[in-house]
Amino acid sequence: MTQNSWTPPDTSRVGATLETFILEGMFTAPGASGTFSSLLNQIALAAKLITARVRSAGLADVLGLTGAENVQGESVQKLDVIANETLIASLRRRGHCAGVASEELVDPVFFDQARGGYLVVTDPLDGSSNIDVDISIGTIFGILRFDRKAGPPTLQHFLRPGREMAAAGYVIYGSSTVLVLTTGQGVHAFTWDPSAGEFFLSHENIRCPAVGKMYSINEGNCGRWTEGVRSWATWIKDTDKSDGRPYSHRYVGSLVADAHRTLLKGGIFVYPADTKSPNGKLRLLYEANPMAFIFEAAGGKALAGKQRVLDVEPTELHQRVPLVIGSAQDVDNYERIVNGIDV
Ligand code: FDP
Repeated sequence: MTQNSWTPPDTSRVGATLETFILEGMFTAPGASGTFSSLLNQIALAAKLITARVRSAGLADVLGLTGAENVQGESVQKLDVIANETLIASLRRRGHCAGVASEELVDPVFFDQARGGYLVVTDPLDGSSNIDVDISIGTIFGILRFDRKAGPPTLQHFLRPGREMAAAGYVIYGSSTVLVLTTGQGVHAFTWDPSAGEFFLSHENIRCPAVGKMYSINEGNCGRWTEGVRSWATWIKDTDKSDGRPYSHRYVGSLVADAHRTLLKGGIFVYPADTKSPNGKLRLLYEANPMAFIFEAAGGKALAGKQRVLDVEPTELHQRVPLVIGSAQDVDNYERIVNGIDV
């Protein structure tokens, strides 16, 4: 008999299924009860179902427009509707979610029979304009605690600053489907293995690099930017080997894809306020807040104009904000240059 020379890795959990990770309490949020795990499982279930629809979209006649417009005045894609319905149906099932605010719905939906515990904010299928051309799209979500003892949930319960979230995450439907999740303590990514039918932990304790090499912004909007944003966009393209400039430009135009790359490789993503979108384009509650929560938990930074995204006090469900997320040093440099301070 030969001696077994293999020793199991000690602390790494890479390879664990999402279910095991959740069951072992790895996502226990401060003050969370056991129902939290159940809620995460329901989100993972929705991610699996949406993955299946996205992967077969070209074959199953679900590409294209429905002919309707959503609350933002944008054309609604059939897959937008499917993702929205799938997520809401999944969240309703176990009774731990008392309501959902979605990009696709003017008002939140409330689940009267729910015992409560949590509220969910979501963009069920972000990057819709990329659906028909097979570019990565995603689901973004944030989870807020909700105490039913305080009465039934209302719109007001959703209008809380992002720092109060219990958890946030996104699912990217890219070359593989990856679910990124955090309760504010450690950001972890799980990759979907379709042959096994499981999400496996693939990136444990993601840290956004302190500085990157790529910047991401819709350069076509430069004529609408403020002088400050233009100065930064010029600076980042100038040559200075001492700090790695010029940066490379990458812009997918799908927030989940641009954010995922920035989280893993570092750099900066910017969607500023401009003359066309004076408040920015991206939505505070279900786009900016979850991304900011994830970036901060990974050591990065997130700004909405001059303030931290997570400190913005929401006044409307579908409120828009300017958004800057990325490596701490890259966001600091952006802030200084836009405000006229030398780097
Ligand atoms: P989309 O309109 O395709 O849904 O959420 C809005 C969003 O995509 C983001 O995913 C993306 O980052 C941004 O808009 C792209 O906007 P521009 O086309 O104006 O660059």
